[in-house]
Amino acid sequence: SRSSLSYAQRAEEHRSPLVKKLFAIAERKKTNIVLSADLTTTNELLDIADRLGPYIAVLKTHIDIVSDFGTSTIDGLTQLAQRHDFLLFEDRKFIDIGNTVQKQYKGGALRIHDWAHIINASILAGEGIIQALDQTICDAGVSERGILILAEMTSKGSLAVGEYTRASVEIARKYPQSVLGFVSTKELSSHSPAASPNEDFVVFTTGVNLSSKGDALGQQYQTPTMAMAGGSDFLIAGRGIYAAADPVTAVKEYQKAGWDAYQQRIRS
Ligand code: BMP
Repeated sequence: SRSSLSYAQRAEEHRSPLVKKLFAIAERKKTNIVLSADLTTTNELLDIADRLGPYIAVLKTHIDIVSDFGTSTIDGLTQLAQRHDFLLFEDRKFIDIGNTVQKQYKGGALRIHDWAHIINASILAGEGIIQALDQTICDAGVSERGILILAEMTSKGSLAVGEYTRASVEIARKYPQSVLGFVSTKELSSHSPAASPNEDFVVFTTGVNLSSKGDALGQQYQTPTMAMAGGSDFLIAGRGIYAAADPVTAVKEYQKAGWDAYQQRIRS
């Protein structure tokens, strides 16, 4: 099955240039860690991206929490992504009607399409949102842009379950040009009947922490080992890394835990 293949094997067979690049980065740097860099000033964000960049495959931002956001934020992130060989994922969680999300993605104050390789969206509003984002990506003719559908959430009482999650997979299948996969707690597509044999969605998993089970506001964590065993491909960790006493030591621990669990999976 897909989860017993290496990133290198999957890179070779994948049709998306962006996924090929993502898997190639993972192999080169021996990391499946996505740093959720939820820092609130440009200096703090760029500083953590520079120090932890060598150990991660992707840097995930919430760019709208950066209080002094500006051109230097985007230029800085773009330069660091090149220097340290990682991709940029803006965790914007688009959720509106198609016409609105096109404007939020392509222009606006944040210019997300200009700099973020990966974005995510929810299907609460129906298929039109994915159609709209797909159209923007295809029309721009830039190959290194892709969407993850937010098919589940890690917070307590999340309503993104069952039929909603199944519908996320069905919609993803209709937009192979732009939808790379999912943000979910586990691999989803093999549980669904219509899977075609060469389908290969990438699974990003949030709520990953080595030492905590959750927070006071409903967040729920699993460990890197649990997430990889569930078919995740990339592990998203925030406070477990950037809020540690020594973030560099912490990111190396997450990198090792994630990579060991990956190797175990492809060997079994
Ligand atoms: P932390 O590891 O510090 O709990 O951060 C988790 C990050 O992942 C946050 O940026 C949050 O917005 C995001 N996230 C999540 O925690 N659960 C989800 O279901 C989806 C998310 O994007």
